[in-house]
Amino acid sequence: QAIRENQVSRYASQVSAYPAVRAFLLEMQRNLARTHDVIMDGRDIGTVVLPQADLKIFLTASVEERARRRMLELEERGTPEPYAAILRAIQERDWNDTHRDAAPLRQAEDAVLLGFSQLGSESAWRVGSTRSIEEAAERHGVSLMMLNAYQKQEKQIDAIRSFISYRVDVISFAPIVEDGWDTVLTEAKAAGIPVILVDRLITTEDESLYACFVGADFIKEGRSAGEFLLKKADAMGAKHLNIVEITGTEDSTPQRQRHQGFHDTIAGDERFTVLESISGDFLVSKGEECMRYLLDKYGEDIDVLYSHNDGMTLGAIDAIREYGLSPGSDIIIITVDGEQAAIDLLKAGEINCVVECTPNLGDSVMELAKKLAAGETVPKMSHPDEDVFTEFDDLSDLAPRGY
Ligand code: GYE
Repeated sequence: QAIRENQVSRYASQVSAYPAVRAFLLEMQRNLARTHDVIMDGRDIGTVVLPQADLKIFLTASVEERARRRMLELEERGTPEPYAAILRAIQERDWNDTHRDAAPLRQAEDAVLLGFSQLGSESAWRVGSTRSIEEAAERHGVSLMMLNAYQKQEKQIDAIRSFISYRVDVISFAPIVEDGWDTVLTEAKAAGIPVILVDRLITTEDESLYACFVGADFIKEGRSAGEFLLKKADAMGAKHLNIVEITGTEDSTPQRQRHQGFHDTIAGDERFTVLESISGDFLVSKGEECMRYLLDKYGEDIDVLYSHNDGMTLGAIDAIREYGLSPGSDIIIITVDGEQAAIDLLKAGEINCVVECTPNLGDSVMELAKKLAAGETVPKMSHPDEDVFTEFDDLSDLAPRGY
């Protein structure tokens, strides 16, 4: 009942002009439909909220007729309002709603609405990345509509379709895997909305489907991991080292390229044997599970762990300790990301090398979005500067990592 009150309908379109509110409600409404059979009514249900609805009914009437019905409804409820006031309120609401598609916030002429599909919350890195995007949007005065895809490509595709329906100025997303984006990106292109790939790449025949990419050079990261191992093996005077590799999400750019960069670097060096390479999906829990499996199978034959992210490394370290071995000395540990917890373990001698991968891409994304919205051209690829931290370095001055 309360939701039908006049005050609520009067403020509905004002409140829903905020991208964050709409993104939140969108998720809530979709979740309802995911878990229940629903009948939903509202102005953007068939186009934006549930475009795949089994049945869509489009009903409309003249402003005067709607004002008349509304007046009767309010009278019946014992809260009458004059016809003229009701008519004016409905007209205002129509105006707001129809104009918000192009400019959903009352904001400066050059304001930018950015739709961002985050792939999930699988790691501390990802949480840092989400924060970086949110904070940078604030700083740059960009209106951000962010949707979390909870590790599902279909949800990212849905999110991109919503951004197209909302007619955002720029779409950005962190593609969970590389393949399968052509159809939805062709739709974005047809709608004239430029796309920024953030953090991960896609594979496509048609490079014009995205305007640019901003993210790490993962081949270089893999190479840095390999170079550390060469240096470490030299320092130890090692004759032979057995390596296990725990990789990230299969078919994602960091998984493919961190693997390739590492293997290219150590290839042909007879001191190294790769025992096995398995995917831990960038998750702490799977990292632990994978390491347990590897220890069961190869036991003390394992000399080196190369893990594609710190989260999986933390899980793996638990498994190594539980097995009765010392991480960092019995098993050389090389990891990627550079989150605080990994740096702490590096300082404590339980990790040997941390290859930095920064989640702080927010400022670059906002700068690119503003340029694209203004019709300017931008560089196709940009990589942040990244470091490598190892047991051979003095880390006493290292600033807190922030993720
Ligand atoms: O290394 C990992 C995260 O795509 C670079 O994804 C990112 C990776 C990062 O889950 O921790």
